[in-house]
Amino acid sequence: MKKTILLLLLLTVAANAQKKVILDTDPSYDPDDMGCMAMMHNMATNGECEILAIVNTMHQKESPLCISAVNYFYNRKAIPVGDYMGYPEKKVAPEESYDYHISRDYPRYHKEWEDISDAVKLYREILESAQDSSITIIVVGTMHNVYGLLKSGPDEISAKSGKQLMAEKVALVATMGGNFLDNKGWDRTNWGGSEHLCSYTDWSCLNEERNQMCRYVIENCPALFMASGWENGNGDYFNANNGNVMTGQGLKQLPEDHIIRVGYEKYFEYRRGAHDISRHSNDQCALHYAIRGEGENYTAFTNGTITLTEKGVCSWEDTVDRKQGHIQKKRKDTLIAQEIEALMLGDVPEVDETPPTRPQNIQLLEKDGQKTLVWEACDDPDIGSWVVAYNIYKDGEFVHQAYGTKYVLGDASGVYEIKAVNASGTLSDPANYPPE
Ligand SMILES: [Ca+2]
Ligand SMILES: [Ca+2]
Repeated sequence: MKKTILLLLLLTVAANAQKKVILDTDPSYDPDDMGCMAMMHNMATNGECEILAIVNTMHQKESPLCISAVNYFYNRKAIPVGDYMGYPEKKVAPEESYDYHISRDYPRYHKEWEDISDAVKLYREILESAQDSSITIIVVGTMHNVYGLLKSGPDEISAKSGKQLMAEKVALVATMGGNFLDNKGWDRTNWGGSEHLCSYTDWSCLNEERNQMCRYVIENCPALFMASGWENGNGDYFNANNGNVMTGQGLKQLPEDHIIRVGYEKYFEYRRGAHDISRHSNDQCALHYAIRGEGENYTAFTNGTITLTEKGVCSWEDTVDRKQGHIQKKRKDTLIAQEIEALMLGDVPEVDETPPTRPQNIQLLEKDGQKTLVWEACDDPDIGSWVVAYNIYKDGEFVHQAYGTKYVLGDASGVYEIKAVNASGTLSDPANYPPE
């Protein structure tokens, strides 16, 4: 009986091909970003998604290091981690933000902030080698990185602009932001907040830079852009206790040193105390929809236009289709919360020690005097495992880690070896160029 259920589960998973996701997040204060990472790792273990990269938009050095620690905890230490490089300076996290503690108390693969990738370059490299319409971007931080990607021009990574790469390779940008109650509302979120809310609460007061970047992304994103407004994780503009999807308390079932539980407890330790760690689930609703679709939980309103004003008022209308839309919850908050919280729990998978497939069909391309090695994408046959990078060696020495299936050579002499790297960091057998 159990075998039949397992088989059915696997068939269902195979029918909904694994989504290839990039999470764009800001783990620092609000723990729902930790909740998202937990959900995504558990959904990857179920075979629902492959995590190609996680990038940060928070201005603290500890935030991307916290991401690296979470990946390490879930035995997927090799997932690339990127950071927004456009801040004038990166700050050190204050003690009351959980990334301060997670980055100090847990092991990780990226030892220093300097080991973290430039998020825009990472996006460009992954998209350049991706299949058409294969990528889902989930933004539960601010729009800094996606803005940077859209603004990026051709470079050594790709001859295409960021906008072209997004048009070809990205199927969906799903984001937490805005407020679409009755199709119109004041933004109090990642999108920059609203001027109208400045007198109500400090943190949702208008942030002009975020608002400007977000408006640019909304106006220029060539891929389907779907928002999960404040009203999904929470109830309405002002009454945060009305219609909340509350999750987190279930993490108390996990071991005391579980990284996600500790993230939530550290957040509340500096606020109301760590005994009650339930929190509204704004970010999780966006991720839930991005990976699972509408299901029983959400209704998607698509084929319309989102407008965000410079004062932070947003609205949606269906008269002109600009490939934009938003979701609304259609089930009781408690039922959505149960499903989200179940996805935040789950066993940590073992390190996947069986290697991914070996790179095939390596070729040397030459164009305008530039030599580039290209090869076919590899995969890892195990459920819950996938390829995240390729290590390049020249004459036996490691020279580069690529996040796509190409490598630009400085000098084509010598013998090259390429090994695929799975999420756990296990290497494939090498493939050589020139072939043996
Ligand atoms: Ca967030
Ligand atoms: Ca494997």
